[in-house]
Amino acid sequence: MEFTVLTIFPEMFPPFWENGIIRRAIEQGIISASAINIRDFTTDRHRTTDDRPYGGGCGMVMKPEPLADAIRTARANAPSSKTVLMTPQGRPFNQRVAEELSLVEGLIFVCGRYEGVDERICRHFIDDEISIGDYVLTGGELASMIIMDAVTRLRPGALGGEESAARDSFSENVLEHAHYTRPRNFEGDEVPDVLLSGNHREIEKWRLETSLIRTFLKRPDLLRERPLSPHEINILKNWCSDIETIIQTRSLPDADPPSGGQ
Ligand code: 4GX
Repeated sequence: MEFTVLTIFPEMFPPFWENGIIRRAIEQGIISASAINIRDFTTDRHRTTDDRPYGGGCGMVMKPEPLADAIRTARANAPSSKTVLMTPQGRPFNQRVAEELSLVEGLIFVCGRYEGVDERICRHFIDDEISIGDYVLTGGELASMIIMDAVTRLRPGALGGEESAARDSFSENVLEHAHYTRPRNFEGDEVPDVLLSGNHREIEKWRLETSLIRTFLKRPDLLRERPLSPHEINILKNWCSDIETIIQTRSLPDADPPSGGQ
């Protein structure tokens, strides 16, 4: 997949492309990435990319001509790409949109600065408008990086080895279970016994329980979008009855003793 970014700040991108999974994906040919400076498509002495808004008011608007020429150049280099404008008015970005975008051959990101881009660019040159959230950035550059990041890790081979994008938080509208690594006792806080039991059925059961319960507590909106299996409903019911026991006896019920293993 080919990423092309149109920006007046191309220097922001190499530091992002030169690290971690993104860097490895580029080295392996899973993605390629380049930035085009919109200023290179200006024709005036001052290389102007913005102008005052028709109708008056504060703030500046990105001029259409340099942007249009930058988009044409990007499309000539990557003809089957989709051109995406980063804007708070776009459709909200989430894992579903990331999965959808990960299927196209190329993405051209138009990163606006100032108050926005001339409406005729949106009308004639943009295939999709995406927002990364309901807050206002100073430009679309960071928003495009977030999309490149989330999309890259979905491309086959990008997460080497046993890592899998299929099992992440959100891919099934449920948050991930808690993770622990050594030491077993960290500043007095112990790793749950079940994880040291070696009983893989019990460990899977514990992980599903903690996933469901933390989704229920932290992000109930996600559970509403997800059908619960009878087994999962049972897990939540047992959790409710544990809480009732706590309320009635004013003490915690016994944890399941770890079976097998050490
Ligand atoms: N998710 N911004 C874009 C300038 C702008 C405004 C309108 C085109 C149309 C943002 C976001 C975001 C700030 C990037 C305004 N360009 N982008 N910029 N939230 O806040 O994506």
